[in-house]
Amino acid sequence: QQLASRSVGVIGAPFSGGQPRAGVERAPDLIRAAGLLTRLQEQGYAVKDYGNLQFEALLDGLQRVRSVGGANRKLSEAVQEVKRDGHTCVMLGGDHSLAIGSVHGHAAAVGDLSVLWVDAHADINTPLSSGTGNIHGQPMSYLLHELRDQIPAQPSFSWVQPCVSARDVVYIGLRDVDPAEHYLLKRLGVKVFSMTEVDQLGVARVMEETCDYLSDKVKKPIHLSYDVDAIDPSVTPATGTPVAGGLTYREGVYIAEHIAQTGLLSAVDLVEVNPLLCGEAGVSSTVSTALTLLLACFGRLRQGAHPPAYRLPEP
Ligand code: 5AB
Ligand code: MN
Ligand code: MN
Ligand code: MN
Repeated sequence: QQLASRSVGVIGAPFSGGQPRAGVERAPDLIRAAGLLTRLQEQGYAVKDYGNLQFEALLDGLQRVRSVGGANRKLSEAVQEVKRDGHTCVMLGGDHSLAIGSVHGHAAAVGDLSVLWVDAHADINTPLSSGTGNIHGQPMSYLLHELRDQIPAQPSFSWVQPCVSARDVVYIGLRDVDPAEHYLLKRLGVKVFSMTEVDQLGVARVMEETCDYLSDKVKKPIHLSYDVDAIDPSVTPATGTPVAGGLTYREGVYIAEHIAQTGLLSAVDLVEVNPLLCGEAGVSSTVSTALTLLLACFGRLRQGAHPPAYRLPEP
């Protein structure tokens, strides 16, 4: 088992083929430009930027859907390399179909995982239950052992092996769940903290219960898949499928702070930032929120911090 390390490996995955709106492929460079690498270094991490993966040019229709398998295969291999190099992996999406490759690669490198999925959506449609055909609404169905039989054979996905058990998944932030998805979550008994539970319990209790649940017996490495649309669209409007009534900025940051403190965080996805879907102010708010979430994942505390050797200037 490889647990959270003091080094971070960053992969940019400028891929948008899991959904129809162009723009989400620009997010990795925007999040880097906001200062991700230097800020992580200032927090005491060694940072290696693995650069952006190269994907085929933007595609349409069926071609777009067909491109998802190949893109995720590439990503899975990149994540395996980052994990084998001993880093905590940060995958900057791109759309959420990339969780297929990211979780797959993570599990291939470290074995059994817990998955914390923070999202307005459950992303557990099967290719057949999906009403939109968009694969960013389906990644969990490819990843779960229990849904193996629900995935039709597709040549470009033949490399994907389910690698996560429903017991090891927790969702936070759900508020837009399709009927088939709700059926599957209930049938598999998946642990879900929808926005109703966040309202009822408060985010502190939600995180306490999440961590108790995930580290019940063995402490598995945690894969955090953070869809920026989990946060309320008043804060993160630059995203393809915004849903009202989301996590506040503070709740979103608290989740990341709390998961950092487990010491088990082994890989993080930050996905679905799309700068082409709103004005400049909305893009800047979305990107800076994404950055803050990532920094919180790596130990940034709102109370501040100082190095152990800190000395006040002499008067
Ligand atoms: B996202 C919807 N359930 O399947 C579908 O942003 C939305 O990665 C999926 O969470 C949203 O298309 C995907 C209607
Ligand atoms: Mn979503
Ligand atoms: Mn999602
Ligand atoms: Mn979305």
